[in-house]
Amino acid sequence: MGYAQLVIGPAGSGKSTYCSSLYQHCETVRRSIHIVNLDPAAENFDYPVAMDVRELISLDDVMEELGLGPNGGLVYCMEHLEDNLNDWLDEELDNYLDDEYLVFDCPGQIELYSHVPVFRNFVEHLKRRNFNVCVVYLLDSQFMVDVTKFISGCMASLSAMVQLELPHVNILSKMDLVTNKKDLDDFLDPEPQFLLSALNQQMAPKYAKLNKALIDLVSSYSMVSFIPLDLRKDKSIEYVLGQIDNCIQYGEDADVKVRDFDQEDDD
Ligand SMILES: Nc1nc2c(ncn2[C@@H]2O[C@H](COP(=O)(O)OP(=O)(O)OP(=O)(O)O)[C@@H](O)[C@H]2O)c(=O)[nH]1
Ligand SMILES: [Mg+2]
Repeated sequence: MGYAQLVIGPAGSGKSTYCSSLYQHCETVRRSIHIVNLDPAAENFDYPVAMDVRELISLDDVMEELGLGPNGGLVYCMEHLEDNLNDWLDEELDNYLDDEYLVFDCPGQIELYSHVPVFRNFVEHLKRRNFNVCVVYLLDSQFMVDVTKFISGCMASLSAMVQLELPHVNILSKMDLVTNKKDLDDFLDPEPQFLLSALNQQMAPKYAKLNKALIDLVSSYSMVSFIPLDLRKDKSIEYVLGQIDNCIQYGEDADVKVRDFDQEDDD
């Protein structure tokens, strides 16, 4: 049994930084994880890249060779990945054991999760390969001080959740930038009634019915719950990782993998 986190979220929400901090944390606690880059447009990394999808296709190459712009180029990359990503993973996994813990650093275009089947197919493939997979959805804490941005962030997360049909952990990233933590309390695990009245206050009366429908939808999936993450604090990373591990049942098997650092030092 393998374990996998699919780290997704809007552009710039902190996915790659999260992956890097998670890697460092796991190094410190001597836990084995591998970070996989799934972003054909990625430029540089703060973590050792165990597998890099740019070896299969990179946005730079596509733009140069086909004369496409960045958006058209990315669509081309995704179409290419649709046909080739699963085979690529199979080849890469040959170098790993069956019980590895993989963290996939994904691209930031959220429409990739809701409009294009590539990630859905990829997830199915991971499951067939006996991986327990969960989505880690990152939302920038700066979205949370405004109820309309919060709802739009929730809807994007919800759409990925419905599309991917995986256990789902919502994370509020960049907590170090939040100066007044009290402002956030209302949003971390919000009451539907609070959200509705906040929305109604901000928007013209003609939207009242729409607001009610949106809040009903979000609360019926009971997914409007976010875990704050402050990367400066080890305890915060540890807590988030614990929640995710729970979701994918990591640690429930007796033979949890621990990296043999002493062995590596000797090599
Ligand atoms: N203050 C602060 N900045 C952060 C944090 N996480 C990420 N950033 C900054 O936010 C910007 C985007 O971070 P990335 O980790 O590249 O975000 P991403 O989601 O991987 O971005 P894309 O791959 O382009 O979608 C960078 O300038 C980071 O330095 C954080 O926890 N705190
Ligand atoms: Mg990134």
